Amino acid sequence: MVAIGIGTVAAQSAPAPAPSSAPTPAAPAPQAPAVEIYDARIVASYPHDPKAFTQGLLWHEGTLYESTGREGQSDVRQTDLQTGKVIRRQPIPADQFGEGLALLRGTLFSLTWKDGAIHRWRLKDLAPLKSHTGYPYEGWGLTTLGDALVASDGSSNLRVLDPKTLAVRRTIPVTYSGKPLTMLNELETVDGLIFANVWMTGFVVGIDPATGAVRRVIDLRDLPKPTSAERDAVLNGIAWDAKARRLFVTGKLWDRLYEIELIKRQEPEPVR
Ligand SMILES: [Ca+2]
Repeated sequence: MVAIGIGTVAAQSAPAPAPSSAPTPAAPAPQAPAVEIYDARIVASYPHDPKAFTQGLLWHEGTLYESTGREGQSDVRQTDLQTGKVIRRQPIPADQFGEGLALLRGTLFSLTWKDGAIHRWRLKDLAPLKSHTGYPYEGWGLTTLGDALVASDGSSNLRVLDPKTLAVRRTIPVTYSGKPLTMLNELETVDGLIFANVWMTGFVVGIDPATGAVRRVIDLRDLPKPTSAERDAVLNGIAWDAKARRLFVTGKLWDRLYEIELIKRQEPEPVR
């Protein structure tokens, strides 16, 4: 069993062998797809703004882009990896709570939590572009999948959004071992899987976008604790440098950002 913090969810395990006296079933029962468990090794550690309430994180051509939350403090920013310094930033309207961030064809998209607004920003200078209003769901995490956006809302559903109209093309019901997995937060598409922070836990899951099944669980509970003692200072923020195949993670109010290497656990034994 691997507990992902929202109740205890059964991890994959080999089916128990049938007793020899049992009749051989005519056909094998359908199996949930195997889940691979990964641990992480820190490859490099970088400074991260400890005031950044990180809601979205991505990598593009040599720098990080990040969106932050909380009313009156929310912004979209470009930051330098080595120093953690903000290169440029644009505030999100002060009455809104910023959420996830994604980049598609030179435009950054950022969600808001309960404000129904999805903002667009020009990549090269973060100039605000046309905002969309009336988005009917909570905004949590955001990433891209092919030519579309994918948004989470804290439930077990991911929504694939048309980037022009922001209409829902389809919904991906996310399951772990056959059961809905809720609290999906920051997102990042990595090698065809949608990685998601599971809110208030030290886990990232890798989701098959075709079926919604969790195929990977990444156990990040051993990352160093942030200096912030706030309850909300949780793991949240995944960025993938596809060219150099570097994976970055950080958290809300974390003073560090880590490049990590994933190491497959040979025996997916119980972790809790
Ligand atoms: Ca991300």
